[in-house]
Amino acid sequence: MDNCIFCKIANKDIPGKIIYEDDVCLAFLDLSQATYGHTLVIPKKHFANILEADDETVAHLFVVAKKLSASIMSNCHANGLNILTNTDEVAGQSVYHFHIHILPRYDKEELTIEFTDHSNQTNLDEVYEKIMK
Ligand code: DGP
Repeated sequence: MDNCIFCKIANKDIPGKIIYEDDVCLAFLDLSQATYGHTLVIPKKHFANILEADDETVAHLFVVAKKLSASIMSNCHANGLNILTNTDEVAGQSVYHFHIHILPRYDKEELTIEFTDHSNQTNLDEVYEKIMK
């Protein structure tokens, strides 16, 4: 897609530190290393986000992300990792080409992905009814 920075990386129109590539996807280092070894896995075909992508592509990308995570963790001597995909602005998405973040983790303080405890404040029955309807 024109004007998509990740399409340009996929098409080799602009450089990226590509660490893996196959027919469907590629993985490259995030320009802004939120943690050491921060990597993005993207489909070569343009989809705005995970919900727009077809199931086969999503499945393939997550399998690749899993394999790369193991080698990144081992080679970078990470203690853990986060794998996530942001969908839409409210969730922090800034590039509207589906991508999976691999974030190797070294200590708890370097990055905040916080789940605040609301266990006494949310009516689970109501949430359940809404999701299941
Ligand atoms: P998100 O906020 O989830 O949409 O993540 C987008 C990521 O893409 C963000 O961590 C920075 C990274 N990024 C943006 N532009 C470029 C670029 O031109 N090259 C590389 N390698 N990464 C980029």
